[in-house]
Amino acid sequence: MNEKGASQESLNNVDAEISELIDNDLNRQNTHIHLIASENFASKAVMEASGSILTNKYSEGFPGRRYYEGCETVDQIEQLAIDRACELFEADHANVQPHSGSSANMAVYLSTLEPGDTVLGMSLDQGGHLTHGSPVNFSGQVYNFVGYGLDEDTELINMETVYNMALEHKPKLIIAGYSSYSQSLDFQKFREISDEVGAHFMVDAAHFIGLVAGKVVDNPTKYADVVTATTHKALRGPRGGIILTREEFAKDIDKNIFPGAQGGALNNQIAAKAVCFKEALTKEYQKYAKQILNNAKALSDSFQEQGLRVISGGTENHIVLVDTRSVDEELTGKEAGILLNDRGITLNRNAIPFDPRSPFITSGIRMGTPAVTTCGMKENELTQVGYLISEIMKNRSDENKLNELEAEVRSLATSFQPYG
Ligand code: DSN
Repeated sequence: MNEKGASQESLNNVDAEISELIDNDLNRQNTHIHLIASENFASKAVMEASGSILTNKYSEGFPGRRYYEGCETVDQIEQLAIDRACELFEADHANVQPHSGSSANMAVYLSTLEPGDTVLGMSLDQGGHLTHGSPVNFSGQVYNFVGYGLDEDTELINMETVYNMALEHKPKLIIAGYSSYSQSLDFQKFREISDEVGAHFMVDAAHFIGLVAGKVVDNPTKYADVVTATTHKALRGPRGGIILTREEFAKDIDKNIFPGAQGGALNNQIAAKAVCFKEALTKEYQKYAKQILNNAKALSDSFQEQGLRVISGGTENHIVLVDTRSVDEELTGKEAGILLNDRGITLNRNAIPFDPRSPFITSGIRMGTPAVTTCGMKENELTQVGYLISEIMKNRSDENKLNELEAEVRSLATSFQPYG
């Protein structure tokens, strides 16, 4: 360490332990098949911006209205990010400062609600998100959330039920959005219901904003007052959040991000968001988004061919949910997730609708195709992945068979490496 200033030595020389652990994770990323629906692999350009000297700058406030001097450059960077986001999502206004999807959601609640107000959102145990009113999250502790779920027979959101619940509970805010639901959302109907009961309408698009950017799903900014999202899922940017609003809500949302929910902006992350928006504005990105959907369909079809039960009967987005009890009654999501990760396929256990098991054990596994699509996999590979997952779960007591299947998994993973 140089007493005159921060060391310019490489990480490997300064901290060999952390350097080695990062290498270990690079190895993990390059040798597994990655199916966690909320993960992806950022480009070198995105990571360069994220790891840049912009981490050094404080800039509370917004472009042109800062509480610190020396913000000339970060003002230009943030304005570029805002302009690109507005172009990409056809939005009136973008706030690119949220550190996460959770703080983006918090800013919307601060803007539209008083403590104790009623909100109608999707229940976590049916596919919603922690910040949509879970009792262990600030949202459920501060506000009165009521949750809609899926119809037990179709495993689809029933808009008639949403309508009736809105009439009964008279929410101030209605939320459409999910973290584990594989079907399209009827934004138009949500808008109509919100208007009828006098509620604001928010879409939490964290999971599918990348598909919106790629123009392969309907754009919620046409219907919602406010759209929140994250930039690190299918959108393939840095970790962080974003809020898109109509002009009339812009000032209020900005105020509730800073100083309402956060302090200083993360300028390195904002620069990386700008890069990812630029990447997403290309024709290549639109092809990528289309391929995500084709791959999810191929994966879902493959499971059904293997006799497994796909929740909601299939997929219309990037997510595929499988009922592990369709392998056999004993198999839990937890056991399946650990087993598959050991054999080179990374995904997560997930509660399925009306799951009799606890959220820590579950009867389901959730998969998504953004990451494998970034690695170049197409329909044929996803058909093979569906087969491999099914066979590993079915043959979990047969060590020899598992070893054979794992060899196939590793060979596929190393042929489609993110950072090979
Ligand atoms: N927890 C994230 C997911 O995996 O879907 C969403 O925030």
